[in-house]
Amino acid sequence: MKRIVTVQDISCVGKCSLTVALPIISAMGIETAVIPTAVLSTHTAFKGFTFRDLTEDITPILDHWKKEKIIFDAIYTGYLGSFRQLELMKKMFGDFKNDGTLIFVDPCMADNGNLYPGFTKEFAAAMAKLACLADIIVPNMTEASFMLNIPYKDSGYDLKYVENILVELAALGAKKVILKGVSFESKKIGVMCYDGETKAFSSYFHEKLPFSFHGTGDIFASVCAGALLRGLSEEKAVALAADFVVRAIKATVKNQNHNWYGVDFESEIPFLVGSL
Ligand code: PXL
Repeated sequence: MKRIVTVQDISCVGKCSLTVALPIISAMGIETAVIPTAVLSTHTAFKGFTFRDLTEDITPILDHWKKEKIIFDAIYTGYLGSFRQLELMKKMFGDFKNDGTLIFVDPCMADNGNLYPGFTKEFAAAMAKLACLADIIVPNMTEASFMLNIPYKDSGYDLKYVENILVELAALGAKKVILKGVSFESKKIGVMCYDGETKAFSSYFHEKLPFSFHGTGDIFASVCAGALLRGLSEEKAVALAADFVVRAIKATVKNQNHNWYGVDFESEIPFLVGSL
């Protein structure tokens, strides 16, 4: 059985970060270790959330794992709460990367043109430096714009514009770039990918739903990382991740009393498992 470690916060209520990564990747048949970077009462779209930083626990956890000679097939980082955590992740990559360890960085920090509460442009620049070390990065269009320090365009861009973003992101150092939330027409949205080594582009587009929910980026990243570890090609992993998110959104809005803070991905887990 493959073993992944995912490093991101635990928002106790909110269906994002660890509360989606753990169930999804485990359901995909992969042992899922975690490092919680912070404990929040909810994700940061709620008012009045609590936030306990766990930066000081990271080094002792890693030291213990080194002593126990615990190794990982993949390291997947998501929401990181401070500059120091970014530095600690660089060290972790150096200490825990073996031949074949996949370094998967979701530069989770922004959406819809805005940084999440508490993040700054300087943090985005520092996140771009962490992303340099990755085999795969999975930014959305907003995160890509912040990482490249270019204005965010909501729409009205063309293929050349997105290809240029992909090439520029790969030039930062990551081997492969998976860019989410690309949309050239009102009814379709999807993912464009670029392999910096082969210089090949690929894409997967699907229907655009008139809803937007928190946590879908984390769900996409979790399915994608899990599928890659299960041996799916990058194209198939991206398509499965995108399809799963679409199905989860549809399952959510079917229920008129659905919550506003996250999607009902749980009901789509049988589809996910059946797709492997
Ligand atoms: O889903 C991304 C995410 C992760 N973690 C926390 C967040 C968010 C988005 O708002 O607030 C704490």
